[in-house]
Amino acid sequence: MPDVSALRDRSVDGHLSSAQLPVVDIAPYLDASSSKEARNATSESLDRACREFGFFYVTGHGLSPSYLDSLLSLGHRFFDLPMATKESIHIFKSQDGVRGYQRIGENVTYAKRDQQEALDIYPEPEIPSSAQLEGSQQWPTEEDMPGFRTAVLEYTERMKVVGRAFMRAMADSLGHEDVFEELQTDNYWVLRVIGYPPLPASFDTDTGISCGAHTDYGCLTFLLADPTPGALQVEAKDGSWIPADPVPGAFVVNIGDIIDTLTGHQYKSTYHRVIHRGEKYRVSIPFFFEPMRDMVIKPFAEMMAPGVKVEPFTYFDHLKASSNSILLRSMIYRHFVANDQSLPDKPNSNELTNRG
Ligand SMILES: O=C(O)CCC(=O)C(=O)O
Repeated sequence: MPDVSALRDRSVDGHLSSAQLPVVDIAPYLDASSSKEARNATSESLDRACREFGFFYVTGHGLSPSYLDSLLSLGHRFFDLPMATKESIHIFKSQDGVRGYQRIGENVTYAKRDQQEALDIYPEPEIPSSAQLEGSQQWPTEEDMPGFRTAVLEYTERMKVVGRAFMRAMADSLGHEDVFEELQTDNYWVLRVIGYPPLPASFDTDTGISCGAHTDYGCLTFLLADPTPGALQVEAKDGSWIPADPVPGAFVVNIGDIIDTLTGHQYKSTYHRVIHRGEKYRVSIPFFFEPMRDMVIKPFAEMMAPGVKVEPFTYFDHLKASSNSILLRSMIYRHFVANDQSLPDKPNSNELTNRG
């Protein structure tokens, strides 16, 4: 699995630089009639963006700005619901303990509480059970959020198409067609709808920020965010933090640990964080494009540094390891409920990473 032992808490150090993230136009990989030259231009710009930053803006994805705005509006509407309604689908009530609503401070990154609330959505297995990541999804009711479930599921289908176009572009820049073909098969995904209240000026960033610095665990993350500037920041090679402000109609995309591992860290899964000090409530919707559950991830031998060996692992084992701490807290909550005790305000501030 990706080596997480070397990761350290970089939540609040660094400084801003004015450097700009690159832009990749994916349109030629979504248009069957595009020319080879056009596809080459895209795969070359993607290759540069993955090596230099691991973060870039994506245009030419075919999803209209008004469609994307409608999803963000749904996100705002969800977080405007009364707390009791949101808590009725709290993750600790879900069959497998990881799907549904998380209150502010319940998502933990490197032992610090993120100042965000969220709705966590995973694909549902055909026969849901209480096994890890095998539960049924908790959705807001149709009465509370008409059309929400349909809109979110339709969005995941559209994003799989875009994610697969990137896998074809990477196959053109890196070779390994068979592996990138497999990465377009029965893709798993995770979607979060995240709500960020502004951090008060007096907020002690040592106890957590809006989202602590982390890398993402999957293949590619497509971030849809409302127009709030100055929140998401990306770590550049020199350790400075680059703002990744939203560009209307474009996604902010980053490489996750799976692609980083396959390419021997030549395509980088880059640290990023959110420090939202703006005035308005911010909503973002990251879509995590993932391999199929049982795909064996084995680094490309010719891209590994000499002497470095990474044991093959399956994507789903990797995801399970990443979600262990959420599950642990769910079990602790269930213990309190089973024994008819009131729930503790702070479930369990453990040393593990929930996400990233
Ligand atoms: O909200 C954002 O801008 C980023 C969220 C993020 O990094 C994550 O959920 O992994």
